[in-house]
Amino acid sequence: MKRIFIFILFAALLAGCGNEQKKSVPAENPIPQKQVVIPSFNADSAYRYVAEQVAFGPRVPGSEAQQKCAAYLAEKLRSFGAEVTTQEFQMRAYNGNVLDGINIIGAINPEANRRILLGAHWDSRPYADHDPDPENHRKPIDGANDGASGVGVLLEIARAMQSTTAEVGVDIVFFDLEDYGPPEDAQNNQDGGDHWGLGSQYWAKNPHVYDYRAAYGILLDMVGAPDAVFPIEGFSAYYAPHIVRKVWNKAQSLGYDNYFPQTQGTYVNDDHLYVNKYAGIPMVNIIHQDVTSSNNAFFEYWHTVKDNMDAIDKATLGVVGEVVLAVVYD
Ligand code: AHN
Ligand code: ZN
Repeated sequence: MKRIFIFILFAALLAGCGNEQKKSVPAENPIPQKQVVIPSFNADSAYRYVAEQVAFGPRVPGSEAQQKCAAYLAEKLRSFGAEVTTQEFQMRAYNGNVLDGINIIGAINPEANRRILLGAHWDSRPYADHDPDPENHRKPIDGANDGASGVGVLLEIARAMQSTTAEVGVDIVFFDLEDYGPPEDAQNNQDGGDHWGLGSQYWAKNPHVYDYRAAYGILLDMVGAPDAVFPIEGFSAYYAPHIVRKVWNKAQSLGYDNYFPQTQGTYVNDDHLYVNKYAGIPMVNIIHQDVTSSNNAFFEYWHTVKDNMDAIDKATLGVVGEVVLAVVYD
């Protein structure tokens, strides 16, 4: 009886306090947190965008596939509400040939001041110069992983971002003519010239908008192989250590440290190098490196005719897409 009485008294006291408490700020009120809803990344959809690029055939300069795929990429970005700029340009290749290139830029949330640059190359290599069969050394490759995978992930990011407006603006750049470097068995293939990343060299010196600025950038290259590993690439650590920390720590917090080991990779002459050097935008490269691989420390089928859809794993596309989206919405 006594216990029941105490209970009722206690309950009444609590009820009495109820209104009181709503008026005053309780001492232990948590600091309000911004609630960010990160759009979900659909790996099936990313996979489809990779397959659709590959279906055009090798996207090498001067080909019909190049024209058709450029139109496809611009149309895709537009359909996701991005403001699209196509940048046609010419660059001289290692062999003296003048190549026609097309960079494609999609601006999401174009009026936002703070911007993030996301990039990938969309061309595919004209030479399978690392194929075990020398007969294939002058054949163009599908570039399902080397090229199309990064683009597929970024297209899916553009699609997914329609569901929640980000605080930042995002510019997605698809660079052309990344992979027209000299074949391994060509003469003077080590002449020290800047023969890779021709499209990013052009864009970094001639951005699509005057005085273009971005807080930072993330490049994706070869992000579709099964069990891919993305150790910290050398130029990324040199030019953009704070962005490396942001991205690799986010991956770790999402439980993906097996894909994103915090170990030192090698230096790769890739599109981010020119964005860092010429545009002054700190940009990191998420690139599959495998120091145990016999193939130049890249993925097994790098610059071989086996870099086709069979070499693509949805799970890897999904991990990379999820990490990049989480960084953007953070
Ligand atoms: C070099 O091998 C010097 N650069 C490689 C950049 C690359 C090629 N990324 C994809 N394909
Ligand atoms: Zn390549």
